[in-house]
Amino acid sequence: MMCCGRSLDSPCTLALLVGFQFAFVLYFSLGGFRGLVSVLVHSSEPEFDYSHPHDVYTNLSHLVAQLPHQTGPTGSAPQLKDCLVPSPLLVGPVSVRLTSPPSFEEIKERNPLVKPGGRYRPPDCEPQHHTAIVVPYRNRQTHLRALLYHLHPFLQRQQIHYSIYIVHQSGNSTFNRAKLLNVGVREALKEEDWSCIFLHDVDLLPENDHNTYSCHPQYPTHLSVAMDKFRYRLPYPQYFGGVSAVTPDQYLKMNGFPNQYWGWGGEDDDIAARVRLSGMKIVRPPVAVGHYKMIKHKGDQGNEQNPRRFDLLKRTRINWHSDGLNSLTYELLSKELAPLYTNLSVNIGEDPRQPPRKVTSPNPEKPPHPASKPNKKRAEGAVVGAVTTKATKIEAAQWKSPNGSSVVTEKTAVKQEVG
Ligand code: BGN
Repeated sequence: MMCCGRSLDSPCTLALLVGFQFAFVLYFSLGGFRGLVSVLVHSSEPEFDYSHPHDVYTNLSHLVAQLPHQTGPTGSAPQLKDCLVPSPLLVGPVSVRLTSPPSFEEIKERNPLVKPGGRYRPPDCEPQHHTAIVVPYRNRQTHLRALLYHLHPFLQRQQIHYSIYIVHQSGNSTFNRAKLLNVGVREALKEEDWSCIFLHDVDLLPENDHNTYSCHPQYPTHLSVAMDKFRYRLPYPQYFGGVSAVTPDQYLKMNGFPNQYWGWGGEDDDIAARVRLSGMKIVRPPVAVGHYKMIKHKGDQGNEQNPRRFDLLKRTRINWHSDGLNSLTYELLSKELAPLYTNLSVNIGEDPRQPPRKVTSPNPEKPPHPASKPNKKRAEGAVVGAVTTKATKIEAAQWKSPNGSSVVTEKTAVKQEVG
């Protein structure tokens, strides 16, 4: 019998060396530690082939062709069967076009069943989800067209009842994403008893329609868990930015979002902290489903990094009760039912830290709508086929939660006239 370890050229030592070498090669060909784990521990993650994505308009043409009659023989609306969950129209990965999105007119043509205001209901079944998509916005028309081109067919394949709200920050003060989200939630809930509200960045395009735009009944959801910008991984465990969703009750429980974050960064971390502080947790779809592509862009003028974000975040624990939904003030300048979305133009006030400044158009593209500035003349010149409402008076208003559980007082401009 041969003995091992005496000298380097003994056959046993050589066999050991070859064995180690083989194990080493195997380890790296399986993708290192992660690969080994996924081979040894069977993963429950669904698998999708992102190398062969479907066209984002797949499975929709038959809806227009087979539209049921709007009224039954007796003149009453026909009783529709519940939409199936998950929707049979889903295809999984869809191809995302990041450059030169079509014009608003072309997008409208591709989405004939979308009603003014960007509203949609499946024509052939009773939807199980009722979702408002709220998008904070300023000077990103190309991104907006890309989002609408992808999101409308994506949501229609999910067979949900939805509406898209673009919340346009008027004026030149620093951008305030979280406050615009507060405004969007408030205005959306005035229109409809939405069961779910999506907080959606304008530059994020979903890549897999199994990522359903509906809410978890108990906990806030973070949807954009795998963005190309972060190499399809979560950048850190508490990340809540990009695309997330809350029910009206969850939103009330966390006192909405902070109003004090002017400029880039930190507001999403504050929202994540509110989720925890109000006794909830964040839920997420599997990484294989939550794929998003981000439209690349240079830094935004008017949305520079917020130097106060570190200090503000330290105080979330103290501030979340007093800063949020219950302290929200704004002026609704106009509400316009554009063919593909509801355009809310709002004055949310000025960044208290920033002296007023003049901004010469930071973006060569035109703003999406004549009402993009708090300027009466512009607001009156509405886009063809759109319905405009104009704010005319500031008044104190009362807001009740959709389930009547709590009443919050606000000061906001909400007197509207149809224009
Ligand atoms: C984080 C930002 C988030 C942003 C993500 C991803 C802050 C606060 C620092 C204490 N948070 O760093 O707002 O969404 O990066 O870009 O800056």
